[in-house]
Amino acid sequence: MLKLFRSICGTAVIAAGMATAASAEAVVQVTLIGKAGTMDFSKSLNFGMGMHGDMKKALMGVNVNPKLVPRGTVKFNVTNLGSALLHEIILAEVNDENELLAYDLAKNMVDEETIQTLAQVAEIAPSKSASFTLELKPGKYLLYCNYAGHYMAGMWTVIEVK
Ligand SMILES: [Cu+2]
Repeated sequence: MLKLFRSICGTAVIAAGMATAASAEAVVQVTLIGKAGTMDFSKSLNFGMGMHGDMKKALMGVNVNPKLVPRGTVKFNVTNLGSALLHEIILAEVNDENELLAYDLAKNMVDEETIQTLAQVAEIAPSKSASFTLELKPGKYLLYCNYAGHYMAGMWTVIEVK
């Protein structure tokens, strides 16, 4: 009976320790992907948010793990896994993943003035990493690259904070 009691106590202590660590800071691993090959950025590729393109055919992408994090302090570790191109990462508030963003077709870029940008890291070179940390309240957040043509090539994803 004493042995059983001890093992239950041990489990409780470990669980409490994990809960403390999780609430202190959530960490999201972000990878920027560019498929090899030539891309024509002079026109929009229509893989943007809310456009319901077949994202498996997208030439670029942002992968995140996890896609759902608790409210509070969130750290983003961003790595450019592409082999050739510079990328940036922008975190912005959105309503949901079906929202159509205002797009400047002449510049082939999202009109950044129309959405609330919360954080940005410019110029992440191939195989390089960057990170940023901020407080997030519950909601949906877009992570995207706004170099000309990249957003419409599929370089975005949406995470949820609960
Ligand atoms: Cu990019």
